Amino acid sequence: MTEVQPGADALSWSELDALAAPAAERIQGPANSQATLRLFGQPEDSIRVTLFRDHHAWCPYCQKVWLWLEFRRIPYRIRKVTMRCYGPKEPWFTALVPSGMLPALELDGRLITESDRILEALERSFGPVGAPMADRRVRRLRDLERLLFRAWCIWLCTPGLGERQERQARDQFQRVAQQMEQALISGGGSWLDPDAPDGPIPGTADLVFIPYVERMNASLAYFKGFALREEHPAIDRWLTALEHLETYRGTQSDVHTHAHDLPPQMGGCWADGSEAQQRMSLAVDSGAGLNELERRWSSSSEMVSAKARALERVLRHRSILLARNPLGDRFDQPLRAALTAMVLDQPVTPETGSASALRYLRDRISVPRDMPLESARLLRKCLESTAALDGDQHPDALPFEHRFDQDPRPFLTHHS
Ligand SMILES: N[C@@H](CCC(=O)N[C@@H](CS)C(=O)NCC(=O)O)C(=O)O
Repeated sequence: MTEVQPGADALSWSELDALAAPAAERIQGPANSQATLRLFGQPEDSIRVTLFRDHHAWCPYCQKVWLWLEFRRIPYRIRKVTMRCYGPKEPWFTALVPSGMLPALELDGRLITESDRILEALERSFGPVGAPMADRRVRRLRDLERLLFRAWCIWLCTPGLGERQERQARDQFQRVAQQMEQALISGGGSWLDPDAPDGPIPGTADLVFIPYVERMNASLAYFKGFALREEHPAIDRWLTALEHLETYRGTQSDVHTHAHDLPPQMGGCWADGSEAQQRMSLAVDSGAGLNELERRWSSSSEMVSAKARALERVLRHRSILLARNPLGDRFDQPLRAALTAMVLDQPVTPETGSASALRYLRDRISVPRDMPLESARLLRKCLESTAALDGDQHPDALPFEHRFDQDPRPFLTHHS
């Protein structure tokens, strides 16, 4: 067998095209963040619902409603809106919702805001997912979710905590996390849903917890070196059960995305500087990821198709990715080099002086907006390993107070 030397040629765009996955079926296929219409086998003229959610799928309250519609299989349209942290709000949306707050939902022509009011209205029209919002047991769980949320905010978002205060905030968080574990254990099944803890899908009580537990898992690893899934095995089992469901995976984000989308949304997230924290944040930022702390389930067939999907997603936006990159057109060969390395599983040397540009893209892959978690993990790793062949130049760190670098507008005009 001939040994492939670093410096093997990068494939051409048309060669790469031939290796990419076909575009996924967005309207009738599994849950995905690119769709603007979801039908679940129903005719388009049966649609009664429009969901207004954010372009990047960063908004946790939008994810809650999104999950509900997907699990309940209600046909709906999606209109995407910009969050203030990454760009100016669309005037057509503020004309509809003057506060600009997301999510919003139109049901039979009536506009509803506030995610809990939205879920209640959806339940009235279509029936609940598992035990309903007003069920006494679901109410108790919803209160518990808010307690967990507050304990997390205090720990993550209070600047300047000393060592003792960090410990207290962590203990307080863990006390509430144990209550969630207790609720899961006493239900005796996979879910919090009190009516069907053993059912094939989660209930509303679960959907209410998903967005922030996902964000807690990510942010506490990155900013506090805290492994939620190891510390709280019942929560780990619950997340794992969710990760077996294609519907949840279609909405699921990853640690890298949340580590950098939360600070501007939360008004700051503060690192404790511990050895574990530094190790985990470095693993996340370098693109290596946190393996089983991020997702505890993946099949080998998923890994194979993940590369082809990553390739398809990059190719779709290829011209705008070049135009937006600090290297401009000179990013063409380095990008092909990284993609070739990913699909052929061999190193390909990028042109000199491209390390920083490759890492610029590595830092900006957003999950699930751009591609699923596994695809993003593989692509980030290849961007990093290709960059490392050129050198250790890094782009500026991602901004902390805003994410205007993620303004969606240029990508919308180049939509294919
Ligand atoms: N209580 C509201 C909270 C919604 C909320 O805080 N939305 C944030 C995004 S997570 C928002 O739209 N902020 C304005 C913006 O970021 O543009 C709900 O449950 O719907």
